[in-house]
Amino acid sequence: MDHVFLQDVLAGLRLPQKALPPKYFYDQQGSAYFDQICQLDEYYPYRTELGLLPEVARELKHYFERASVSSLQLVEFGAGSLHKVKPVLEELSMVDEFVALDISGEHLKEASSDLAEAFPQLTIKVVQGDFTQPMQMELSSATPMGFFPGSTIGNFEPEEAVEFLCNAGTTLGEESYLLLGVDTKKDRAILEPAYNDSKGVTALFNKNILTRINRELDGNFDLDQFEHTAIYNQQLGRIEMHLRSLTKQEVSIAGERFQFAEGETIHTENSYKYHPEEFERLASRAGWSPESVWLAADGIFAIMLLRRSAAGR
Ligand code: AVJ
Repeated sequence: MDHVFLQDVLAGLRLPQKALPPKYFYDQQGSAYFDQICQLDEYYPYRTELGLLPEVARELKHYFERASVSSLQLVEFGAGSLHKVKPVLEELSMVDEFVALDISGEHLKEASSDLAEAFPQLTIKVVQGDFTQPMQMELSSATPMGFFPGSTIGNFEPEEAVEFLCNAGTTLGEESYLLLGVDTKKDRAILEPAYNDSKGVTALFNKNILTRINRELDGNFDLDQFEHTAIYNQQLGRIEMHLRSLTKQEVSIAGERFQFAEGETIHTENSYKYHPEEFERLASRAGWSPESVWLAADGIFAIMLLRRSAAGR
């Protein structure tokens, strides 16, 4: 039994508002569900960011040419399937080294050998570890540029996002850049369907965390007695996903029993949305200054280039 997983789950379910950390969504099945989410019509973030990246990368190339930066080391945080880095590498020819940082190494090794085939000139490194913490990374003579696509930063509380950005700065070093995807605040009529899709894939993704607890931590959740919910909390600027108990029930996990009232929820994920200027303020608190912002049509998604600056530190 994975004791860290167990302790996180027990601690979360002992809270007055029961909660589970969203990082546990991504076992093999959960990652497959997430890939399906990315193909849904309602889930605009994936395809919007992917569609914007070639243009961003072309402009980055000109930007770095003007700045006389001829060699870049691209460092992806939480690299999963490496879909997003490809359009960047295709355009940004001064990248000569790619470093993929991730917790789970397996999925990544396969994806990185595909990448090696597509980009034979590129030096590729896979570094396994908790990328939310400062990491020891060999910095080459190239200029480091972090890459954190997908608006994954939205899973952090805003204060944790500042901490993450500080740590990323420590990992990348003094003269560095960070390219990051940020989902923007918008009408709930667009936001909520993205997390409540008509095919029910997001519901399966959400409930998979219970399946995982049942299998790995000797739990006995009855999946039919919980329903998926996702609402936009406008005041806090975040999508909240929950699993709501349909009845009064008791669930046991590794021998510990938990009571659920009818209608009580487990809070499984936050996905924070930011106005671009709001995010810039957050980044500047972590020692990063905004260099450029690219907005997709109607401002539904933003990609930002940050530069590590002495001001604010
Ligand atoms: C991978 C965290 C960016 O918040 O949109 C998708 C996860 N959850 N559908 C997001 C997710 C439900 C996704 N991130």
